[in-house]
Amino acid sequence: MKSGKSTELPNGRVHPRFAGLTTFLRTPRLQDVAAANAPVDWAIYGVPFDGGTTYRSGARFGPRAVREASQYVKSYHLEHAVDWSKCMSVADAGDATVAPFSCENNVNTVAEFARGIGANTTKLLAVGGDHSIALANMRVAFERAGRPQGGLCVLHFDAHLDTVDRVWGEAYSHASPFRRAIEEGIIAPKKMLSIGVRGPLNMEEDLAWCKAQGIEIISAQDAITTSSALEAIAKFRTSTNAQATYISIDIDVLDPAFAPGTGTPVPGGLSTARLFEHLRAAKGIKIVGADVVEVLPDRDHAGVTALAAAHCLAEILAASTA
Ligand SMILES: [Mn+2]
Repeated sequence: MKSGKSTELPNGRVHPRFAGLTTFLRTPRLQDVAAANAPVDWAIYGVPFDGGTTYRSGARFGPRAVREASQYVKSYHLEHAVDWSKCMSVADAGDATVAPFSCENNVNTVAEFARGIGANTTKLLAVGGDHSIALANMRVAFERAGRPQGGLCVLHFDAHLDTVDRVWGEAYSHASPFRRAIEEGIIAPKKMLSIGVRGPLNMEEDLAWCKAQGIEIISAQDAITTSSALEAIAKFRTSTNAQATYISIDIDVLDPAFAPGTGTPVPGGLSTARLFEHLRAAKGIKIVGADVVEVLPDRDHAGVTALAAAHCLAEILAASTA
């Protein structure tokens, strides 16, 4: 993306990173963006909602924790040799309006909020909140991408498949966002790559359903011990061939040693370094929207989970530069 715009970041050598108002990555509030940098290329917004959790709740406090942790995330990306703040306009759009008592209502409420952010060319980076909020962001990313035939391609990092039909009779929860998105036709399961999935699972059928849909799954074990995930991402980049792609990062893709602050932790996950390696391999993919979800600050230690999530935001922005 080369928009000719830039992001008005305070200089960390002039304005200390421990001072000032706390926004995602120290980006300006959307309403404060200078005319020359509007409409913004990316808007980051929080979704303080955890009514879709099936185990430990508390991810509603995720956006605040990620904002705080993101103060020390710098903008020059070493591996990509790019400063994302110098080649695109990014802003913090605040927190979405939420409907805390109803997961289904919340998806609609958040999507409506997201539709009002920036312009149609503004890409949306949602910070959860539990994974149910991804459905809202994917809906609007799909609309802004021009409703591509067959749906968005998806690069998904998660310990879980998140394609369960119903939990406790409910069709909307953090276990189901991709199931609903496939039904709505906004994502293309045959162009979906899920990395970091690990067991034990509830039942074999959960995995079988995904495979029948054509979702490619790279298990955490394979992603850690082999180069299969990197190869799959390279193949994904070629096969999607500049088609609109959505990136969804459930922070529980990381091992609980790296991300204890999450609601449904599963041992045997990726290290933070390994995840970043995968995200860097995504450069060149046409990223049209993304989310980073499932940070649960009350279970975090020393803020490591929120910090990892904050860095994921910067990785996504840097990967989306030209
Ligand atoms: Mn998930």
